Amino acid sequence: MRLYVTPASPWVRRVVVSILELGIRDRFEFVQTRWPHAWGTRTVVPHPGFMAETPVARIPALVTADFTLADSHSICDYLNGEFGAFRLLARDGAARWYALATMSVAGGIIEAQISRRAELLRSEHERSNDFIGKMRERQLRCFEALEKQVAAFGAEFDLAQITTAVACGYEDWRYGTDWRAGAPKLATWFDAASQRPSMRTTLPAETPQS
Ligand SMILES: N[C@@H](CCC(=O)N[C@@H](CS)C(=O)NCC(=O)O)C(=O)O
Repeated sequence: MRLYVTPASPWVRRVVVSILELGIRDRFEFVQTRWPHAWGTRTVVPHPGFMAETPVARIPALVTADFTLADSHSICDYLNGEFGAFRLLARDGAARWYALATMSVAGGIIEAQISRRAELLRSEHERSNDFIGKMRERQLRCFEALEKQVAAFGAEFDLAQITTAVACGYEDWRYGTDWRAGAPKLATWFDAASQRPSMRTTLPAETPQS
């Protein structure tokens, strides 16, 4: 199976950490993509053949022998059900809904992080500082909400924890450590989670532009 990736994308990292946690790395070919900064406002071609495989033209995208999954949610669902025996996310019941509740907040952070990034890539004249401020406020508010949930995190590094750790990691890397003041317990949890091999080998780095 082919997985389109970049080292900067938190959505990609969420999938790759899941793959590493499940111990199924050898089943995937990781295809690196390139994203000129124009991606924030224009259609770019990050890899030859990419657009033909996914009309959404975003990463991650997983191409299997039978179908293409064009976002991290469907890919993680596939990994969890096909290869994970539902270890990353309960198939049903209360455990599933609590995990989804955490994940929806952590995912809200990642969406805001990426929207803010795209806005920051616009020229100073085009950029909306109000929009950037709104995304930043959402990020900080959601980190404070996760601070209240971290005590209930279980022993398993499941998809809710993976998504949370990826959001924390991207924030540290791209926007700095302001979030830590409002979420000290979450920051301590994240520092420990960062020591896992799956997190250490997927540290964010700038995506090649050309
Ligand atoms: N909801 C999607 C979001 C994917 C996404 O926004 N990917 C970004 C990279 S982090 C992307 O490919 N952006 C390029 C674009 O929007 O043109 C997911 O879960 O995979």
